[in-house]
Amino acid sequence: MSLFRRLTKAKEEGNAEKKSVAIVGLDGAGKTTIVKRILRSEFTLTRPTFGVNIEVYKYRSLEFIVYDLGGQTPLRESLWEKFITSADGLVFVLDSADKGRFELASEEFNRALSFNKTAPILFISNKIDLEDAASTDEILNIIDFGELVRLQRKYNFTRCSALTGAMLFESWDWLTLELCKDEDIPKNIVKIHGYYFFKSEGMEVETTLFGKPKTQAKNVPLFKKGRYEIIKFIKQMAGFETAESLLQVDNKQLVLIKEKKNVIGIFVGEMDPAARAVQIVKSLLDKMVRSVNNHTEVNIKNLIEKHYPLDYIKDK
Ligand SMILES: Nc1nc2c(ncn2[C@@H]2O[C@H](COP(=O)(O)OP(=O)(O)OP(=O)(O)O)[C@@H](O)[C@H]2O)c(=O)[nH]1
Ligand SMILES: [Mg+2]
Repeated sequence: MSLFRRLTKAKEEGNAEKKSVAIVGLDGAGKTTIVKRILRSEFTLTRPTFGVNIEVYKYRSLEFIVYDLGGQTPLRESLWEKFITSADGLVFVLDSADKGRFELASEEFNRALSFNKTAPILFISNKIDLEDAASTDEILNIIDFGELVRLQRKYNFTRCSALTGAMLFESWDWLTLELCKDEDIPKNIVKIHGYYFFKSEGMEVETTLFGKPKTQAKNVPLFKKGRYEIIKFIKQMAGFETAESLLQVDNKQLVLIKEKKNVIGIFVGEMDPAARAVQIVKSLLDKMVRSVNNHTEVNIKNLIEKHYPLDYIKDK
């Protein structure tokens, strides 16, 4: 997986503690697409799930098993209860453009909640890239999050797109971090090994590898692969104003974000929290745009060194 892939697919490795996540929602909501996007870091074409897909990923010292359940009626009736009851985390996916079935989706969401009274809940309103996707208000009219507040349930509501990746990694990170809460593991620092700064039409502006010459030399082949991936991302996302991706490149994660005319990618450690990396890239993009507007000369390296002194691999 990404962040979750950083969430790299788990290696078969001893006694890591296991957490389980059940992902449910009506058929066609985009569950399998989301799981593939997060775990395989690319948009893949899927088929309806006739049962359950199982994926595994690792975060720090924890291993996650994701049960991606089919959403068609017979599967909702036969499979959901068993998997939801035993899940540590619950994800509900709504197709935000399928307004004709909002009522049914709401009923199924409530039924899913009735099977598990403690798991944190990530509610994903998917497909926001579609023109007729419902607004937050429209969704809040149908889904009663007030009830979750009354029950003191941990939940997160996100609008996202499995197609562009927008907001997907952050929300999945929220769930992972919720499930890691009681674990004594560092969550808020990443180690940036290098970055790429491209214009969204494909022009390379600036790229840098951090660290001592020896560390840099070791990362050069990876960095080349990353450059290939960023160019691929730029081509794939040409039609979108904003897009996000999280890729596994050998033993590193590459977080890519496009905002209008700029694309920034940063390389971070395999097990580092992607949400933090995403946050850094977004703030770099924001600062770049501001400095251009103010006609100030600034490069990404300076911005990282100034604003994220703990988050990059130092020379000494
Ligand atoms: N435009 C758009 N299409 C999406 C998005 N996410 C998924 N899709 C499409 O929606 C369709 C259904 O996606 P799946 O991931 O198979 O849906 P599912 O929820 O797993 O469905 P079941 O397995 O039948 O329960 C596919 O054609 C996907 O390509 C998105 O964010 N935007
Ligand atoms: Mg599916």
